[in-house]
Amino acid sequence: MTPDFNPTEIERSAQKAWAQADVYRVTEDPSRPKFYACSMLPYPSGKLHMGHVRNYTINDMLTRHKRMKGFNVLMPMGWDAFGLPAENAAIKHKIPPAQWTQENIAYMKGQMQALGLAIDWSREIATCKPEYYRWNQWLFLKMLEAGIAERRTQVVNWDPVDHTVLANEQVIDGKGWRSGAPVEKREIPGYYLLISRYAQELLDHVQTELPGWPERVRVMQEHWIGKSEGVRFAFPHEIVDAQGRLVSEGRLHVFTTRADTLMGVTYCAVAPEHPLAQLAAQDSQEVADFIQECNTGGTTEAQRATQVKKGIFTGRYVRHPLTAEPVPVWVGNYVLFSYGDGAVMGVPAHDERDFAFAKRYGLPIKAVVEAPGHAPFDASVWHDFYSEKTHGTLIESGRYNRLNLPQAREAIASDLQAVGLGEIKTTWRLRDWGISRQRYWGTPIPIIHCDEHGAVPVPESDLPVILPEDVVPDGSGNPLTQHADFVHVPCPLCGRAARRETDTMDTFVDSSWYFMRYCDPHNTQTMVGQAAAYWLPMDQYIGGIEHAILHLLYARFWTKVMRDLDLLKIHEPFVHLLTQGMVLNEAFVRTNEGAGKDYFWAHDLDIVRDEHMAVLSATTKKEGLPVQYEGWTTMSKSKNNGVDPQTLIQQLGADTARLFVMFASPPEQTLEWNDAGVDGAHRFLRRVWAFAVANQSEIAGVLALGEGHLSFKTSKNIQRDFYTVLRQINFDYERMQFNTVISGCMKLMNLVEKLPQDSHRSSMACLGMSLLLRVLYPACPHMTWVLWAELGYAQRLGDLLDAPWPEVDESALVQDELSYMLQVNGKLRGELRVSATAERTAVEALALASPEFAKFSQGASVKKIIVVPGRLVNIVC
Ligand code: ANZ
Repeated sequence: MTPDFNPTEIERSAQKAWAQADVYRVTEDPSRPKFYACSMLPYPSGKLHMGHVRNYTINDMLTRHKRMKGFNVLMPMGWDAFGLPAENAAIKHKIPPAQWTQENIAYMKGQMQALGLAIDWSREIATCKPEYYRWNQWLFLKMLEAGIAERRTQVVNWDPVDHTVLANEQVIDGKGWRSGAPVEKREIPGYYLLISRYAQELLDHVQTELPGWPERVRVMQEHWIGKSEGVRFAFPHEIVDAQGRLVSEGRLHVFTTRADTLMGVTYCAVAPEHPLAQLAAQDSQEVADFIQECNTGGTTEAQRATQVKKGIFTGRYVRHPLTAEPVPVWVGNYVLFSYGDGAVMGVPAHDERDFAFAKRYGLPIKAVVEAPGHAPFDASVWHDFYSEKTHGTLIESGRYNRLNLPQAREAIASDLQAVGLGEIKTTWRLRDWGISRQRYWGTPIPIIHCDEHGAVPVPESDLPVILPEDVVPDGSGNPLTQHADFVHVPCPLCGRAARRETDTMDTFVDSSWYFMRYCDPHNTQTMVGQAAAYWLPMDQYIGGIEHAILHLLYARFWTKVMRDLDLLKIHEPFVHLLTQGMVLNEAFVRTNEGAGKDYFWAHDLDIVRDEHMAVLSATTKKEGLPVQYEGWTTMSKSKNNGVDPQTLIQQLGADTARLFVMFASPPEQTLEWNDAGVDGAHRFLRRVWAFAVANQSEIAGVLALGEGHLSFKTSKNIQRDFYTVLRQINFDYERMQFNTVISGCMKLMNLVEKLPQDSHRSSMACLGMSLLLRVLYPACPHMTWVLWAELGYAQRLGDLLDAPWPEVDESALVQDELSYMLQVNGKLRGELRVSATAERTAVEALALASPEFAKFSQGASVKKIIVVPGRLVNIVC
């Protein structure tokens, strides 16, 4: 043991020893309880940032603790290696995405190893490897067979200059990110996974199977699935030509959750893609121009929801289904084509969006609900109580007047039903999952197109369909379409010339099941082998809040599909979920101080869609949590992550970096970077080292005596202090409150440093260090592991990795003596030490015999004695 604390040397030697002995390799062992903890797999973007360090250290602390508690732990790691950034880098640097990806993986793996993470690297996965993605292809074919996947047409963003399909995030202000050309919408065929079939089960299980998830994430999942119970009904209409002659009769269907407000309808609005809008565009250039404007703007739900509400009158009317009054039809940019029927009934008095729309275009506003306890309706300004859904009575609604809202909904729904125009209906927000991407760096979709046989699945024996890796995309479309060897293949059915599908799968497919593959990563026979039954479901999943919706929902769906295909026996993949808070650097914290905002950490920006953020903002708003999301990507890239983990590790060591990120705040909360805190963490480790050096021979001496497993019969008070702190530490380990675990370690250190210089000092130092090294080890494994061995504990209790976790010695917590405040006539006069088992009469006797009583009572006779057990004696005289 060197007198000086030298983290670089310590860490290097510890890591070398661990690697040589392969200490983190794990195998299934049915005789032991298992614990599977996993961090969301990183995108190999180049290098780790502090968010990664935090995420993996949480995981590492958890698994090291569980291992000492006797669990068989699995902590794997892998790479979400397909995706757009690799293609962008390829375009920029003119290197194949495969090469860029491999280089990044190698570098980041080195960084993880330098952090000393207890990862079983024998299970490493990269999703861009054929041995992994073949199973994406295999399961996709099984889903096709089972009718859970199907081919449909889909609307995509088309860049007319680059001749390529763009992802939503590549469309900036309605223009292609590279060409700057206005983006067009195109309909092309693609493959869909029918997640909507699982909507009810996904929703039910949020409530019944996920008590170990944060409430906020459960709410987001529910909101995204979006079950909405309402009424679907129709406004009948006749279409007349310029001469007023009837052209056709039709029905404009809408979905509403507020049938009770039907008498307050003053207009209808349809989405720009709606057939009625298209029809109007044929006669009116203005309408056509408006639709064109909507098409070039953002088309995601998030963009639609936040933009200014605009519209145009179609010149046509429909009839009110119950009064037959004419109702004008508008095209509205806030109406979503993909939700409900792509059309709404406009009730400006009771819906905030409709209110804004009606105000903008001077449409009538008719109040039909009187909210109890509120001022009368005032159409000049919107008040939230106008949209009150449960309490209120109908007014201005003819025969429905004075009904309460649920009664009115029921009465109006049944009247609509009676006239054959409506029905009660459940609508879901959840859309089927379109997985076709017209780009290169992803899993090839295993389909061959034959002129005669259509879209033919690749036979299982021909899997995997290997993605050629010798390709450098140039940004103009999918290079696979130009790759003759890849494209030209015979039809599996007739052998005639056919074309291979060149679309690849959405990378969310890769991340939907990688954690299952870790259980049995090298199995060439099946997608998930027997080992999955041992490890799954995962006990603890750790990742960023930005994945609270899509990734987690897709993984849940994928699990249910695999269950239905008899590949798994579980319903849900993740028992506990921890969403770690983001890391902010000092400058960022300063600029935003006092803003009271809640920022989200974005760690894999490429797979973040603005849809995530729309829901995040909607849900958090609902829960009253403020959230900033505009411009958040730039923010997280440029302003956060200021501190480079690599530099920190080189300068102060991995143990310091780990200790700081664990100590600075609870795992789920924002961590504010603070250089003084980093230095403090480092100083603490130096103190531990210095104490060990100074007390090495004393501790070795105690251990040499061989007193049975460090159980000491001396210094009860000190032991009580040790175990009181240990009890708090153990409690906090169980609830993953790692910041207070670390403060507990600091308290232990203070106790050992302040041990009295008496004959028990050595044994108490020995006990104290044995506790401290074990509880600090999960956070700072290198230094503690070296000290554990050097001080001689390893010989007595085994290697620190598998040493028994220190449990609280309850008998040491029992107090022999209690301290009472002694009062005379209500004034504090002294202290009484009383045996903890003493009865009330004995306490009274001791008080009466005390010198303080003699002094302050001045001989007066005692009127009564008040005893508060364990606390106070008051003698009144
Ligand atoms: C009239 C109304 C009056 C509405 C009122 C609300 C309040 P959830 O609960 O999210 O399902 N809506 C229906 N289809 C739409 C579409 N394609 N695009 C945009 N909005 C659409 O929302 C259901 C409500 O969203 C429906 O109820 C409809 O507006 C609107 F005081 O109908 B409501």
